[in-house]
Amino acid sequence: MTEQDGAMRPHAAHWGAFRAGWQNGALVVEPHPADPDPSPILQNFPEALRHRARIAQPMVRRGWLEHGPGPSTARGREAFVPVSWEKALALLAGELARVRDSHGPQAVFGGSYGWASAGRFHHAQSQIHRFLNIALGGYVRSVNSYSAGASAVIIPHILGPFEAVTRRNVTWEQIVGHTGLVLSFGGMAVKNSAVASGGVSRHVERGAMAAAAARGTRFVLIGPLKDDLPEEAGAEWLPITPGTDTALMLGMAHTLLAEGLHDTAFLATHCTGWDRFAPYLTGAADGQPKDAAWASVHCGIPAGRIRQLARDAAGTRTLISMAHSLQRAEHGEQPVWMAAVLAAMLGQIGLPGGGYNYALGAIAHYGKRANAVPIAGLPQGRNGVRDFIPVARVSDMLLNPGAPFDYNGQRLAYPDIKLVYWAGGNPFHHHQDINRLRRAFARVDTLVVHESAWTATARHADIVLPATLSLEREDIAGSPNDPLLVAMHQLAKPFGEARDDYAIFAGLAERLGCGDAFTEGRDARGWLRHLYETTRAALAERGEAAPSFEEFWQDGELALPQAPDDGGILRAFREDPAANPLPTPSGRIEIFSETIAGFGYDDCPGHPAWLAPTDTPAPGAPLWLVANQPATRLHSQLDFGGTSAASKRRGREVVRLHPQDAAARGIAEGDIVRLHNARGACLAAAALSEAVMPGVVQLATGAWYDPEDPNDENPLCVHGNPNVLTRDMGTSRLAQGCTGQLTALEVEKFTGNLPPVRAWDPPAG
Ligand code: PGD
Repeated sequence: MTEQDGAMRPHAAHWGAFRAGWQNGALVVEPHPADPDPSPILQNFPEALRHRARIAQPMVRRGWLEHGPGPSTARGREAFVPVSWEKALALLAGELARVRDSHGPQAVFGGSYGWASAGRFHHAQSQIHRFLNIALGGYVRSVNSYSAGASAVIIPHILGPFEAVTRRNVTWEQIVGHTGLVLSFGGMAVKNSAVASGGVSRHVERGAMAAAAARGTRFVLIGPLKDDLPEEAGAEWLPITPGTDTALMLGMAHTLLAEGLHDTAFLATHCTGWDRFAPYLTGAADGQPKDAAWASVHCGIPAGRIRQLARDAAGTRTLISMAHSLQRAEHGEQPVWMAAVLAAMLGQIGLPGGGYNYALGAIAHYGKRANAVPIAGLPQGRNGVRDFIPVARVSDMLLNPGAPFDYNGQRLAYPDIKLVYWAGGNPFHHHQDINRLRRAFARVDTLVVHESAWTATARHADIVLPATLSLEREDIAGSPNDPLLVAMHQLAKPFGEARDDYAIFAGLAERLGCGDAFTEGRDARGWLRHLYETTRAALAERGEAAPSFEEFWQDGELALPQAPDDGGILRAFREDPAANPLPTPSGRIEIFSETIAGFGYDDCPGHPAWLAPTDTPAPGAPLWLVANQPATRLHSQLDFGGTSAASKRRGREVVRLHPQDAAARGIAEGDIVRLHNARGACLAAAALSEAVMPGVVQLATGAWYDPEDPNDENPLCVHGNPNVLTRDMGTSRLAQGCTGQLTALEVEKFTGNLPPVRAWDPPAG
């Protein structure tokens, strides 16, 4: 590796494969030539590489260094002391041994949620989990994700494996060839499918929507934001009150039933529980028919349009797609389930280009063919601790040790955590109600963070260990739904004293007496060679070209064979439900679930239902906030990079609102505004847009939390992080997923002295 020679070398990120090299002292990044629609997020790299936000050396919070571990409200408020690697690793190994020996590994939270970076070996979550399993005997883990907290739990009850419904179902190829109507709930914004965990070499979504529209596919976007489908789809926009899609779907279902447009044969042969659901739909069960007029009151779409949409869906090959965002909300299980029921009534599940593809367009993995050969990941060993939490219950766990909670039919208790260890995630980005999260993190003895940059999570840690960016190490990028394996060459020297997570954990493991067990005697290159062998051997077994590791590394990439576009288990089930039952309790699509009904949850009954949300606009907080995914970065990653920084105005994140709502508040384009509700407040720069429906404001996630006065209990975030406003509450007792997508708030023009944004400055020494 050299930073002089100008050669372009292969590399990859979650947001695309690329080549990069040094020209005139600057890193130049060029998208992979085969990528038809590269993401602008790639251009965050050059500026980020040597930015002042990078962490240069190990740091320890002064109070922790002087007084030792213990609960402290000084986290995020106190200065750091730089220490040598030798000292940092010795302190940390001692603290890990103390917690393990006096409290057991069940006092260590290693859930460490986060996307980290692309790369099969240096993947931070795999590294931390392997280390904690080997060095401590395990850790308290987290289950599910912030992306799909509700859907990952409900889909296996009603349809089968989550991956079968999302990844191996309807492809973009099928849509281009077969689909007449796409009912896109929440849209399929290409900013979302710009990314895929592990990497993506070809962004096909925009082109596929353009090709489908050119053939005659009609796209209908149902959502509060007009630009959640690309212009190329030529979509009709049906603005809907946030959080009310289940009501709309019920209204459509009622129309299908009332007009005899439902597929009674499919319901009889492929589904169970129609007889339990129909009385709810007709109102026989509760006196309230869920007809289009009823639905209209809740969702704001005229009854006539609801009825027509149902008729249109019954009259052509219809695909229902649904964004993750709908289930990242209170009762998020319901739209996921009701969409499956609506698709079952249309009788098209399993047909090419028809039926239901939950999360199509949510990331670039979906709607693609699967690879025909496997790609190995780092083995993680065995976790000897049984305790776990649904991932978004982290503050609840830390604030309420021993308290009971429900999850998917189980009654569990929160463990008593003494040490939290994070690598590859940013809870001060991803978690809701950040002020509550600060109080939660104040409760533990020790918070350890590996980070490449001074995120708010790093600032709230006791021990901060500087990690390399992927650009500063070698790895292999690949994912099960992308046809390219990329040799990620090292492009730059590590920043300051930054080390790879692997090197950090290897050093700790050695001090804890398990160095060989952790490394298995391999250096990083040795591991890459080892992991690559799985793919090479599978290729050889298929009789395909199977280059050696050296050839692969030299070529920089390897094209992988792909599985047929066969519709997966849903197609097989459709064609022969007796021979190929779904892996649900009944072997069929569960319109009514005896299992879920048996849990007795009033917030998730035995069939999909309209359960009115409680966090809705009200006096004092009359507007909806949609806190969605950003277009200029992945989550909070490289917020300080070129593309992300350029999207800010006056240093703040941009909030969009309808001109009508702006006028009512005296807000003009570019004004700095204060968004606030009972939980917190942040500043942002106003942009007036008719692409946002009236009554809604939209602020993307990812601006780093920047408290004006960290000593305040509920400080103002001066940068624009919406998670100071969102509510920290589970979707339901079934899934306990995150509900960060929606909340209610007020917006006002900010007239005070504008506080500086310091989110990207290193903390004061
Ligand atoms: P990232 O910003 O990707 O967010 O939450 P997540 O925590 O994944 O954080 C990854 C962190 O890992 C970054 O700080 C990066 O610097 C660090 N990192 C990257 N590579 C490495 C590495 O190799 N080693 C180490 N040690 N660190 C590394 C995302 C989460 O946010 C998700 S997935 C979703 S879908 C949610 N979306 C929403 C939402 O829609 N609305 C709200 N309000 N909130 C959300 N939060 C969730």
